[in-house]
Amino acid sequence: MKSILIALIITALALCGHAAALQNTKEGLIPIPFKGINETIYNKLVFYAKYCAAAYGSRCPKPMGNTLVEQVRDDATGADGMIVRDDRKKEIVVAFRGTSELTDVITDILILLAPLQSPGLGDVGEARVHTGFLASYNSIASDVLRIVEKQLEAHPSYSVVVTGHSLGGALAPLGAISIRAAYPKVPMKLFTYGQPRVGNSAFADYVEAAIGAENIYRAVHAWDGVVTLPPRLIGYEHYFSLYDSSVSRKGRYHLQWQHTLDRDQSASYYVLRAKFVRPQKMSTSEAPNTVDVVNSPEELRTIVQQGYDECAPKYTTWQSSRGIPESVSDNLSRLFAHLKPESSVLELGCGPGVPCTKLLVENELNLTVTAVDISASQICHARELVQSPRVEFVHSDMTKLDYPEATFDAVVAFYSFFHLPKVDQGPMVRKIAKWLKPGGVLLMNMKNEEGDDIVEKWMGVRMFSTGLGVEGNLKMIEEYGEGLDVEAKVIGEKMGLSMQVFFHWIWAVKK
Ligand SMILES: *[C@@H]1O[C@H](CO)[C@@H](O)[C@H](O)[C@H]1NC(C)=O
Ligand SMILES: *[C@@H]1O[C@H](CO)[C@@H](O)[C@H](O)[C@H]1NC(C)=O
Ligand SMILES: CC(=O)N[C@H]1CO[C@H](CO)[C@@H](O)[C@@H]1O
Repeated sequence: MKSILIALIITALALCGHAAALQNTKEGLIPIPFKGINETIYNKLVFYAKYCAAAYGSRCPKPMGNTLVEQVRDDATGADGMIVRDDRKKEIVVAFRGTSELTDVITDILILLAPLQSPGLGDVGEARVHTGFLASYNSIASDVLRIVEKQLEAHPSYSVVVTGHSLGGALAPLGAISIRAAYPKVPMKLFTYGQPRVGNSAFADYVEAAIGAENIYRAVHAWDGVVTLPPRLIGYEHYFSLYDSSVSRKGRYHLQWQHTLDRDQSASYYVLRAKFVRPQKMSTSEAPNTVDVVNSPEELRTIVQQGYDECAPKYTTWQSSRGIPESVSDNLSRLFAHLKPESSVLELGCGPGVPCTKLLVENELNLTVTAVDISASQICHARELVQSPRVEFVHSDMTKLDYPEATFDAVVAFYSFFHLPKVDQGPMVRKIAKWLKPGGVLLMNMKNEEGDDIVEKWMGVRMFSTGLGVEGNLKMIEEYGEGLDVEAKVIGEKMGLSMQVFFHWIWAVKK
């Protein structure tokens, strides 16, 4: 029943999209052929949209889990971009940031078309572009070219992807053609989202010829007015995109696009429009939610690190907005009651620093906190969210840490210990027991169930966790936690409206 309803809604949406497509082609209602796109393209569009979202966020060292090479910006023109290296895909990505005042930018006096002149460009014929966009791109053009050049020299086999949303989408083709002029042979793709028109039809010709229609992905939202600006009436023209090739470039096709580019969420807002089909959900046999874990411990650590790097913006938002679970606040209160002022606390797996690191640091006991996380992006968010001279953030795999005996009054690990591969758990507890001062406390929660889990879409990323089971946890702590006096309890915690998850809470005092 539900699926029939969904099908009806999708059909209705499709029809609306089709009608819109008809309306929007001015020269005699040319119908835009209704053609879906496949999952490969869908995934690409979603993937690069995430870069655009990341370009809006705070600049953390690992956008999408990759290496942020450099950020370039010019405050006077508002141009802002980042160059990221993806060593897995072997790509240099140049992502331009948008602006909330886009309509002002498009429509002010700089709307006049200026001759296209930009570093590295030779003869561009009659191409003319928006004066404001050009000035904006040109203010950072030489930096962008310099950085891309350096990356391509070091990584000659890599390709280049230029992307941007909104104003960022207007700068992207300008960036793409100047990089293309400098590197005629480097494979290149251009992905833009909700971009306004950038130049005249000679400019559109130039972009199409330089980048190649098959390498251009211009995604627009059916109701997004920005993409209809500046108007064609005053000489502006969109270049066409891959899906448009069967119709004149004057006819746009539509992709559903969420207007406020909502970080990682954006992907889920793609629904079927005129030429866009949401990929079929894979059957459960093809896409198991959890799979048997056959990975090596090293691979499991990498899954955790990359996952937390990639989901950092989304995870931070979630952690900042969700309330503190009762189990955490109760057990923290107990810890605060136990500790003397100015005690030293080690937090393993601090994530973005909220809520737990912040609670530790802001407690009136004036605790000194060393907060550790395996993900550089999480640490980056934490440094922004928790600023205090009494906290030190450390980017490290917790199992690689080393401290002298009796260093800390407490070691805490909230929702992090279960990300350690099983083989790491015992040795970790042995280290913790050594680092605790006599009378010091280990407070952490573990999984209450036994078994490895790899979830494919936790916070939009692949994530690993594991547990030894309640008995197994206690046995492990007994075996490795020399001198620890253990108290433990399984506590349920509400997730969302109706779901309850259980954790095995450990309170252990060093004798
Ligand atoms: C998806 O569509 C594109 C463009 O039509 C095509 O080049 C590509 O081969 C298709 N991929 C698959 C897996 O069908
Ligand atoms: C914590 O530090 C503040 C400021 O230095 C001080 O006023 C306060 O007394 C300290 N609290 C404790 C419990 O030591
Ligand atoms: C191990 C431990 O002390 N756990 C406590 C954590 O807080 C809950 C209340 O939410 C107590 O019931 C547990 O005893």
